[in-house]
Amino acid sequence: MRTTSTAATPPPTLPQANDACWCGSGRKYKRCHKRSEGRVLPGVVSPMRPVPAHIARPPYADTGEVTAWEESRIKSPEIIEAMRHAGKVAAEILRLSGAAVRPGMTTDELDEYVHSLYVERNSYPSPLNYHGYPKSVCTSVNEVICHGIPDSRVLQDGDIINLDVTAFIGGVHGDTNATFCVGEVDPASKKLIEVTEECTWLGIEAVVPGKPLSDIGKAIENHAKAHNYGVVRAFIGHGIGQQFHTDIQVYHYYEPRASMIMRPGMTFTIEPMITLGGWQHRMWDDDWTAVTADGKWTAQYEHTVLVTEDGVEVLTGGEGAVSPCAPWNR
Ligand code: EYF
Ligand code: CO
Ligand code: CO
Repeated sequence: MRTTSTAATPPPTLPQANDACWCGSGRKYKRCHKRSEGRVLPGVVSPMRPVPAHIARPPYADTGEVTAWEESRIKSPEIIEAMRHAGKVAAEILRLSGAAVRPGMTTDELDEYVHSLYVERNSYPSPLNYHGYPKSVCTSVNEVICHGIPDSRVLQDGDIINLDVTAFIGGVHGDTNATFCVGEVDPASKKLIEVTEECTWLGIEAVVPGKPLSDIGKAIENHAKAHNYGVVRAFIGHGIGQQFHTDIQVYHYYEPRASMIMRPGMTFTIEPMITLGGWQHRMWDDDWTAVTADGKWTAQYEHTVLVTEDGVEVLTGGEGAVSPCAPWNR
């Protein structure tokens, strides 16, 4: 369990980097509080929310233990139909969750709302108890790259927040995320969010049957580099279906070894994490929360896609999805 920070409040005028820290530790400011000022700090995590018994649960829901089984990479028409529905449900939950984001609310309050949206739609929140993850949605704020745990932290005017929603319904998962502004956000962060969504759609447009998966990362990396942004390397897109994660690996940078050929019927996510700085990450002590090593802010978008006979179908797309850059909104 994490606890709220007990740090003293910094003074209105901060010291120079080499001066003594304001907290009285006797250490230089740059080696003491300068490192954490302005950064997201862990808050208190509330107990797991229950899911009513009438909602069908994935195998890990009760134990938190994930046991992988062999699942065909090429989905049957019945599974594809079920995934279209799960994708639509996830997309709708994401859109409504994003619309609820306000300065002054906690990420735990957001989790409570998102949890109720899953339950109203008779879907199970896939993140809940997945490998023991304690909440129904990931809330990743500012320099948090992914897997941020909803807690007692209050959203500040000017923050950016990624909400990652995955719904389990009809025996399959639909996984999607987007980055939202909290109140008024500075132009550089807005641009980051916009370019990250463009990267995601360029990755989606690189989904072509007969081509290697590496084409996706190439398209994403080229666009990010053109804007001088970093592409996080530690977290990748994944196969998805009856299991939340299957063995297909989708790199968001050019990885020549990603030579698997895209075939009609394959389903996977594309979920690039783009930064205003470097690609390197660090983990918080909770071992869930990934942050940028340099503290620079980061944004992400995600869609679940199906490789078709002649291109791609975005299972978490369509009119109800949050997607200013999507073909149907251009
Ligand atoms: C074991 C988790 C496990 N993992 C992946 C578990 O694909 C995802 N988002 O697009 C995704 C979402 C979640 C997830 C939510 C919880 N987990 C997280 C971090 C570490 C870890 O180690
Ligand atoms: Co996701
Ligand atoms: Co995912």
